[in-house]
Amino acid sequence: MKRIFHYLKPYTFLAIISPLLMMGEVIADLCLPRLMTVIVDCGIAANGDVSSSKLGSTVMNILYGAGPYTSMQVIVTFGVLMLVIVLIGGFFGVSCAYTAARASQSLGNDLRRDAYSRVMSLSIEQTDKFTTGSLVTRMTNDITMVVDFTEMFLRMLVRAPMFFVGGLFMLLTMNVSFGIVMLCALPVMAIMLFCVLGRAIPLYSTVQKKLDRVNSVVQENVTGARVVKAYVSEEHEGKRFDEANADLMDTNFKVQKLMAVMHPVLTVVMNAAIIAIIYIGGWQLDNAFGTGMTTGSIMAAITYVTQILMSIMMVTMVLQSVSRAMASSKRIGEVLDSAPVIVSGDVKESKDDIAVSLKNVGFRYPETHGRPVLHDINLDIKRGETLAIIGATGSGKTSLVNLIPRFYDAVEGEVFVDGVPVKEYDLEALRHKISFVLQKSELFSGTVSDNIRMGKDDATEEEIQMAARTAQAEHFISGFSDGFESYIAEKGASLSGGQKQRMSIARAVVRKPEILILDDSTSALDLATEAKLRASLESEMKDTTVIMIAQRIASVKNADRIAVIEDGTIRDCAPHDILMETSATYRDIYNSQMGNGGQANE
Ligand code: DGT
Ligand code: MG
Repeated sequence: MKRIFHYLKPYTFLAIISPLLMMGEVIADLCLPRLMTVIVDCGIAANGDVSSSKLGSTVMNILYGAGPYTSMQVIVTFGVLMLVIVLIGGFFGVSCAYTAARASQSLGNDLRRDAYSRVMSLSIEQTDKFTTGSLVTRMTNDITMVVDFTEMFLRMLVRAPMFFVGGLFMLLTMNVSFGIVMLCALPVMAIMLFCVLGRAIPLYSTVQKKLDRVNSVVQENVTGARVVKAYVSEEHEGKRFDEANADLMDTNFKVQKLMAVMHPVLTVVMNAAIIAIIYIGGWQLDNAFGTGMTTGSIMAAITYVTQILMSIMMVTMVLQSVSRAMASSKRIGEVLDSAPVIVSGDVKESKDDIAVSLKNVGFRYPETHGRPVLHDINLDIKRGETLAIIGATGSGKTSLVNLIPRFYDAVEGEVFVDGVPVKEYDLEALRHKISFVLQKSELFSGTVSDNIRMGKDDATEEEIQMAARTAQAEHFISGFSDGFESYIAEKGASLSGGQKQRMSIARAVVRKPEILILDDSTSALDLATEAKLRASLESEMKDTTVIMIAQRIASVKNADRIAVIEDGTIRDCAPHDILMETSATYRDIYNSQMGNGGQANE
């Protein structure tokens, strides 16, 4: 909660002015019943005789001099006065709503901006831990809760207490017995509020958790819609969604059941108080002269009772909102407080003959146990060299290259880029040196050029075309009706697997990186296209250090060196011909691919 107020700081002026404006509206509302009393008692009941009302005689005296006045004069005068006060109150009310909305929405905007930039700076392991669904809920629904609370808080901060205290004061000054009725009603309500809210508040954080779950399921199924359809698992996934949805409903229902008690009980208490006031007032009118009881004051008392009870309802609303906002702000706080595990260093520039070097590197994924994914990795890659990595699936190839741009940090040993430990690099500078083509191509909705330009913001048309040519993508792009300006659907859904891979490669080469990492990025290409791609990469990117993961011997054969990974470590590392002689693992892979008539593969 402290954090919310911290975020309200830049809008202190609005946050202060808003409750002050609300005071104007409340004062106006509190005045109205008093004026009404004069109209009823003096204008209607006493035919314009204002002597019984101090307020009536003072106002009439100032406006028209000494009486007598006609009943119409009193009614019209006080009627107009009420109208003016209503207008003034309305003006204050609107201004308060405006300033409160402005302050709370600006706060929401700032909070969303900070949460977003924090989410973007989180390391991959942290994002995985929060889960995407939960992060989305936190950024949207939770922030909305906080914004709603702030707005309500600013508006109710003075409204509820002022109505309460002001109404009680007005009642007591009009007639002590009215005030006593109210004081009897209050403890009943206090007990009920305590019981209901005490049980409802803890449920709010559960509600948000269940909402996370629903969001996660929806997100998974919408992104994986194709798989769901392919496996005709709509029913199973539907069931999973129904479960999460029903769970959310149950918890929400529990809260609402508790809340449902509140409104009727408050209404019953309010009506009982009104009946008591009418009864006491009526009795005093008939039997106890000299108490100053009039029809008008009974009417005014009823209005005040309603106002006081309304103020209590407002408080319950605020308390509900507080409890929700507390649960939500805690969740937002968790995001804002999670310091990125991967912290940027400050080295911006470095050059060395050894482009990438891994020394005694060991790695396991955070919070996993058992055998490490990588161990005892020693590898030096020279500037301009092409190093291929081959190995069985799950042997740790992707994990190894992930350490170079610091998607993860090595657990043991050290990774160097251009002679400097990656941990000492400015993250942006480090990642600018490297272009990474992920194993699973990720494209974004936008045009072909937009997607390639992600690699280099200020790339010219020529550079983009050149990159596409290098990546062997120009041919199919020019086949699109709008060429480079053709629109690509979300996640590249409108492209084939091989087209996506070549688009990703074009995006990587456009910036002419110092180090190019291709993680199984040609797996969907036919051998002829792959060969052309390799040749063009070789001629266009002579100075670039290329690290290329592949499954096929044909893809790695021409590399300067080939590292063979097995069980999380590098078994052998040498050119193809030498490996054929020295490495049993490599020969096994070779035979499995080239044997059985697989010669055609080459
Ligand atoms: P591939 O792409 O199928 O040819 O296999 P590799 O060689 O790229 O394998 P890799 O590095 O993705 O996975 C090595 C091991 O690490 C494997 O047992 C799965 C595990 N692993 C991979 N990614 C993650 C992750 O994000 N979190 C955890 N906890 N484990 C992971
Ligand atoms: Mg992999």
